[in-house]
Amino acid sequence: MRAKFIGSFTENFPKDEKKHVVFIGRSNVGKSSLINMIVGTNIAKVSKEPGRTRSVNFFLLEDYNLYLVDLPGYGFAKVSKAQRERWKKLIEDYIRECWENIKLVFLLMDSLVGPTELDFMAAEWLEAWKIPYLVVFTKSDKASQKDISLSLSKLREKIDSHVILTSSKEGRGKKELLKYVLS
Ligand SMILES: Nc1nc2c(ncn2[C@@H]2O[C@H](COP(=O)(O)OP(=O)(O)O)[C@@H](O)[C@H]2O)c(=O)[nH]1
Ligand SMILES: [Mg+2]
Repeated sequence: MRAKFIGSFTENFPKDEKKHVVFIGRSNVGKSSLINMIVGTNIAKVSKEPGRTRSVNFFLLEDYNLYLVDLPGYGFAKVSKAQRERWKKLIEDYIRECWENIKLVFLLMDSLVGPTELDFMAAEWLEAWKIPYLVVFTKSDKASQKDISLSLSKLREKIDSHVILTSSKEGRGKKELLKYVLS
């Protein structure tokens, strides 16, 4: 798939008619890896240390006229209150500026860890903004069938979104993700 890194933004996000497919989730949950799996090349930086992404990364899918948008991850314990406030403002600025362009948000959760309080908050937020979203479980290669069932039942206490099971390590779920990205 032809894809191009457009840039990292903290303001003045690209303003055009293209639709956005957005990736959000805890820091280290596997957002960049999933984008790489979808695109088929290592276009997004995968980091060893959590909490690296501090800006909103835009990738253009040239043949489909849409952006994949990688939002900075939340829930990284070692950040200061000021950094958390900056994160919140950045996400709010992005949503305020680009709301009309957002086609779909993938809300990523670790298959093994399951949904966290912050994930539920993110979901509530998306619902309040009336932004369509789907839950994606990542790193399924690290979780047993039993772990996955447990994570699913935790999720079902509050959210009844369809869940896409993925592993960027094994290439699992690529076809289904693409179906939603391109539909
Ligand atoms: N086992 C396994 N590890 C993964 C998978 N996806 C990502 N990782 C690892 O998780 C870490 C964080 O990945 P990254 O994509 O940078 O997460 P991000 O912070 O959400 O963008 C890296 O060490 C990845 O190699 C997966 O599907 N399986
Ligand atoms: Mg990342």
